[in-house]
Amino acid sequence: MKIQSADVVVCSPGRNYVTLVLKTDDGLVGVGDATVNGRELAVASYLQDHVVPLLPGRDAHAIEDTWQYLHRGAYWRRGPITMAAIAAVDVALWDLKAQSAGLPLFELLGGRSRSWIRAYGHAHGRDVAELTDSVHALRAEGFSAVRVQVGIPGLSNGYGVTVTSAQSRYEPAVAGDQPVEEVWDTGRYLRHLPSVFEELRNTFGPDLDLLHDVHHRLSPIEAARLAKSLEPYAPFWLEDVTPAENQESFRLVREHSTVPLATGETFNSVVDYLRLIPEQLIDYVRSAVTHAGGVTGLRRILDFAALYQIRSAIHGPTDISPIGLSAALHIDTAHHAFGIQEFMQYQEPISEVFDVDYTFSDGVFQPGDRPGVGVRFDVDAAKRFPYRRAYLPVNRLADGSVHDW
Ligand code: KDG
Ligand code: MG
Repeated sequence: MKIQSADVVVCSPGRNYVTLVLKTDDGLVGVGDATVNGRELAVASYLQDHVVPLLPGRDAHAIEDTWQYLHRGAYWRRGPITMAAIAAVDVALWDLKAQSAGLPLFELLGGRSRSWIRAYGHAHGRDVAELTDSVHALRAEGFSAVRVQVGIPGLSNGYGVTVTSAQSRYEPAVAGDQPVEEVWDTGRYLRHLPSVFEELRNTFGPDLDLLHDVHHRLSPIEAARLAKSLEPYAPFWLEDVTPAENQESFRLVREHSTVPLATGETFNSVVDYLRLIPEQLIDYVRSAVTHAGGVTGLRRILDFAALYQIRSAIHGPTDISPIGLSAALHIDTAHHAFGIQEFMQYQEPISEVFDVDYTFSDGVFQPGDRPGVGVRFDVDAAKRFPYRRAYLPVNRLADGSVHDW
């Protein structure tokens, strides 16, 4: 089975996605996701200008060799753009191999390890009353674990929270020529959050798993203070409590609290975890199939994490396309180190372009049984939704200085 053609498609059915379509000489079509939120055209160019010319004629079964060829062979290893491009090729090749075997991808990854995949949803509110309604709505959909993000009194906008009540779902990337600017105040946040968790625990009791994403905004000692203050409410985890470049900082948080810690959505290689995993400074690895070198790259991370009883929580926001999410679900089904899967829930018209076979109900996913990754990408439909420039927000403190978003 040889690769005959490779095409890169950028489309925007609700938000931007970069998709790689590989065709083989025996008529199979494999697809991969290469979306990097707010930098979509950079990865499209990396693929189109530097990777696509290398693919026709290659053995489509030689996944590991192609992965190493694009990784070691480029000399410039790692980085979000490179690894998203490699991920798209890798997932498309796994899709082709599984289709040629006539099996859903998880069967090639070791087969089924569990009966279902538990997912957490995104709840948000500009205040606690709105957040409580949002949690109730997710509970009604069957979620047993919810990520809770809330507006902070005195701040007009914030991470994970809609700006107006008219928006039913939060979507960070906003179409336009300039990024939206947000204002952040760490003191207000640290003072407000414990009362929010207290109220949620009083309303929903001990059984609902509550997750929270700090989104890289705290210093190590601020993160330790937050973890300590939320400990009485037993969060399932705190995510990205501090920027992860300084990995030693997680030790300081650990010294003050037993709240589980999750990180890794901005990582793109197992190398990024060389300290965090063996020193057991985290409890969940959050890398995405799309950003960490595909199925091949993510399995390296999960195999390493499993040695230390660290579990998976594969990144699943709307900026991972249904192809990236479906590939994650196949890994979740097969890998022993599964912890939980993120599901942010897409908005229409996405299903006009991506036809999926996985299902979600009662808070859990099932992978589909179509041979391959299980997502059909409609190239003609994609043309109806051209790329729209969009950026993630930029965050500033009150004095105007740029803060981590
Ligand atoms: O592109 C950035 C988003 O994927 C990110 O803000 C979502 O933090 C996120 C999460 O946990 O899903
Ligand atoms: Mg996050």
